[in-house]
Amino acid sequence: MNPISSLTSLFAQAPAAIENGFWFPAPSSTIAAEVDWMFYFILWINIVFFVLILAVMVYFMVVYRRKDMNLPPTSTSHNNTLEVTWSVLPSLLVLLIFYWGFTGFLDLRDAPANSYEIKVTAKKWNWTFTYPNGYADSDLHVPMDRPVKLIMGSDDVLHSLYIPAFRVKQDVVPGRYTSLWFNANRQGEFQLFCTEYCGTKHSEMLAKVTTHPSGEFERWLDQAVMKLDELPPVELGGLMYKRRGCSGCHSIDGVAGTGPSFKGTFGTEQAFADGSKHVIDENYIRESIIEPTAKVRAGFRPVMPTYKGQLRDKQIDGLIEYIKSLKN
Ligand code: HEC
Ligand SMILES: [Cu+2]
Repeated sequence: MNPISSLTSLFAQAPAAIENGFWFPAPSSTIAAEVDWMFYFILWINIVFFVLILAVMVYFMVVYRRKDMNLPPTSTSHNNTLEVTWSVLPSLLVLLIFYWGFTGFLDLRDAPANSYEIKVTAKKWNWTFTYPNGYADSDLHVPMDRPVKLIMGSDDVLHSLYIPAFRVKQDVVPGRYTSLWFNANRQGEFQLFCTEYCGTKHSEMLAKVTTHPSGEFERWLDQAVMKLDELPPVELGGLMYKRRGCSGCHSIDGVAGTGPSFKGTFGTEQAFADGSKHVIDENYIRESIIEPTAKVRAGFRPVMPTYKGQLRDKQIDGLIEYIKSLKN
């Protein structure tokens, strides 16, 4: 692959149907145009002044170079008009940029009162989006043409949520809530990134954002919940394993990762860090999910976050059935 095409494929994150720009993916929220306008305004000011100053510099170097080494030093003092001009003009430009930047920032910070609220939980290394009805997903689905507010918290370290197509980005901090809002106005699938280095798999901490036209979003949410409730326990468990981030630390192929592999462990006796031994049964799995530090497996660090209050009993039952089903 030639370097140019690999570079452009790097920028092409949204689906092909949407035209992406050179610097940004296609604007897909109501504030995107404003952000882009500001960006290009500053970019062009930089380009114009860079070229202008360099050109004048080179011109002066050539024209005013010292030709006669014996000339006495001149005593030029200064030029009021010139100095006032080059002080006042840039100051006005900077003030203008500050004004636009600050009012734009206030717009970005203040979510409209009627925003649709979605709770976001970041943990190493996945996202959980919880909807008002309790449904949780590892990808984000949002209604179009209405303000959506994300209320975000982290279970472990500092993360940052970034949706380039919407031009929004906000740190997600443990121990407090942060928020951001947007109004998506283009239908499609967009990429969501974690943009704060948060450990080994930071670069895999991704999610998809799907925008649904009004009316269809509610249908999607109803169906998502119904589908979950209808699943047989093993499948529900398998889905939770993928969607709720267990897969980031627990493999199902027998190879230990950050946590022990789930394969073939059910019913076996294992050694623990405090020297005790226990059989991996239903109660132990349940306890591990709700209070992971109660018993820590020998050879592993107690880094598993608790899922207390985040998984319903039915989902925990599903996970137990799923782990049981992974036989050697
Ligand atoms: C950040 C990594 C991480 C994530 C995410 C994680 N775990 Fe763990 N888990 C661990 C580690 C490390 C251990 C071993 C130490 C301990 O027992 O606390 C463990 C232990 C366990 C155990 C005990 C297993 C055994 O063989 O002793 C179970 C069961 C378990 N996790 C289930 C889950 C489930 C279910 C999820 C998802 C809902 C999950 N874990 C998410 C890291 C993680
Ligand atoms: Cu992160």
